[in-house]
Amino acid sequence: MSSMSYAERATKTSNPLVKKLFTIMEEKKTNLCASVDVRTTKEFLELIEKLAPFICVVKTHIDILDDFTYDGTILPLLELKKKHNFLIFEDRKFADIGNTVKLQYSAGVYKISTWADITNAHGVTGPGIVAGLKAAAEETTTEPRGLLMLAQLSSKGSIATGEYTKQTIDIARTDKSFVVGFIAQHKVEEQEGEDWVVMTPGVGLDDKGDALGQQYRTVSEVVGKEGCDIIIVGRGLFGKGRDPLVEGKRYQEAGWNSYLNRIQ
Ligand code: 5BU
Repeated sequence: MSSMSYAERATKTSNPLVKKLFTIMEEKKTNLCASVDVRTTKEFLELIEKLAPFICVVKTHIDILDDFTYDGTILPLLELKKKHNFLIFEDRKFADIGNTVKLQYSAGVYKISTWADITNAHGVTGPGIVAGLKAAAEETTTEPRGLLMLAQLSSKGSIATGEYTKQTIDIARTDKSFVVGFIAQHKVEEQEGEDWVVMTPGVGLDDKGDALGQQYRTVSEVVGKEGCDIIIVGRGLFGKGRDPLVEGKRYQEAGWNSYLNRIQ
């Protein structure tokens, strides 16, 4: 589906969350997901407010925040979501048996299933993880929820390759209504009737990587050459000395232009 427009894919999908996502992307002309990895709620909300016009998705690591409270962090986040029209993706990377992830997703202090439209999971524990997460979503919200399976990672030496990646894709196929796509480094081969959303981290226009194994590719490589749908950018938008208003616009334009070139 990588040569089809987001608008066309929005009309073709029967999944309400995917429809919402592609519609936002088309309306705001963006395939940029901002990864807001900061440590205080104040920085978190200010950064999202600045980046909001340029993005379709906010990606969180909610457990990084030193001062998290549900009322102080999540309620204003949901206000921003309403005002600026984006989806929320908690990059939780679940990796346990179904019964445990069901609790981790819906309970504790974070109650992720009540506010995150999208979350993700590793395939390492088998398909029970999909069933557990889906059960939690169904029991805690009437809003559409979607799962991305972690097919590949961006970091150096990742062992999520080859047969592991293949089997993770098979796990996704066990529930095509709840699993909406993948975190991967390139487009996933699709079977008849499938249209997976592929979100890709490890994107940077100025750096090649960091000191801890992160590896960056350019926007045109990821969207144009590899056929990914959404670029995930963190420090490229707000890292030292960077202005999120300038970089937000820059990555939005780069992502959108690469997409337009791809679907021509
Ligand atoms: P960065 O600042 O653009 O390097 O941040 C990338 C984000 O994406 C960060 O939150 C990571 O946890 C996340 N990430 C990643 O970098 N690579 C991966 O393979 C996966 C997630 Br999965």
